[in-house]
Amino acid sequence: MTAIFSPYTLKGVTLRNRIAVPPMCQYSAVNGYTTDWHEAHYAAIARGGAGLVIVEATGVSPEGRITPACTGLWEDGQIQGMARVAKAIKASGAVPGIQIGHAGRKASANRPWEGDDHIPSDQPNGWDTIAPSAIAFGGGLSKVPQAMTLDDIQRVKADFVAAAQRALTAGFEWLELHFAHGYLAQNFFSRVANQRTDAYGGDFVGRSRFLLETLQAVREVWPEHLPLTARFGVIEFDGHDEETLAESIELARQFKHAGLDMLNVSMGFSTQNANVPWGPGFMVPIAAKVGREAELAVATGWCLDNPLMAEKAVADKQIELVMIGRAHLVNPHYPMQIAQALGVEKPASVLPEQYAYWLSRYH
Ligand code: FMN
Repeated sequence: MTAIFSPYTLKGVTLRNRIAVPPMCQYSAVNGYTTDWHEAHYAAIARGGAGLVIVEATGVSPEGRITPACTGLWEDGQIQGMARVAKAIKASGAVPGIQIGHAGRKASANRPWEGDDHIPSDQPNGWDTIAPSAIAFGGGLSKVPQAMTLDDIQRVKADFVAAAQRALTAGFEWLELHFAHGYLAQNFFSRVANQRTDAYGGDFVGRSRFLLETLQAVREVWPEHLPLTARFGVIEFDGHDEETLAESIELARQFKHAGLDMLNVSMGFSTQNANVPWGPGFMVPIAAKVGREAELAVATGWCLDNPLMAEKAVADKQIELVMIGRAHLVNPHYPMQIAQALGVEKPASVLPEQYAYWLSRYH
């Protein structure tokens, strides 16, 4: 048996294999509500055979969406559509997960294929952004955010809790907090984006506070038997990597202590001055180090769709789950391709019977 097609149990949830589909925004929602696109898209991907399908970054509040076309779970009406998505994922034997987040100073942007830049606040579909400090990200995202008051911080934490409760009601069994990619939580941790002088900024303890408090508050409502995970950028590739990674590992230890079950290891994207060493599986050694030193289950992705490389990362126990994104957009049945490449007997068996039977029959 291959490592990647072995089941994986975290808390009370068992994945049929180690292939996870990471969150990928579809920019196809209306007022935060899912559309037919989401149901078709997630159903197709879940049929492909992955063990876990994580639904895209979903705003905990309207102003927390990346774009006006992002999904949300800030009101009860949004539960029904998400419940259909969760059900479609589960119907194919994958575990339905969801990422909830707040985009901070990167919010109020146009869809990527419509510019990826900020929509001015005076446009009907734009809004004012908030962040730890009144510092713009820069480039096309040049809008200066409002520095959050302590009341804002409490409100956003409460928004995370309420969105987590709605995700649970919708039927999701795996929750991922979006603490990565230069969005709100990542920016609290960033020495560059967070220039606060109160308890939520400054030293490591101050910059970690928002993330830890949010995690703790969500853990109180998210059932113990279901995995609570976070995607977090442990490194910025901005020249301060040793220091950032050391702090991130310490924070990962504290996450574990606060009840986190797994870290989806990613990059910070908090600064434009990053020099990311893109290449096949480049995040694997970093994720492995975080997992080892924080003694926490880890997953990672980014250019990790080479079947042999993905299999080795799991077999060598560097990571528990392999996040495979864009390859699933090319071919929603990508897990079968992995099975073929690894020489799995009857590779079509990773697909539903409706397909598998015929694909195994004529040779
Ligand atoms: N990452 C997130 O954490 N949340 C998102 O909502 C999200 N949306 C994405 C949307 C698209 C269309 C793509 C291509 C990527 C997105 N990402 C997001 C990053 C992916 O989760 C993943 O890390 C990235 O695609 C790299 O993995 P890959 O090389 O297997 O595609």
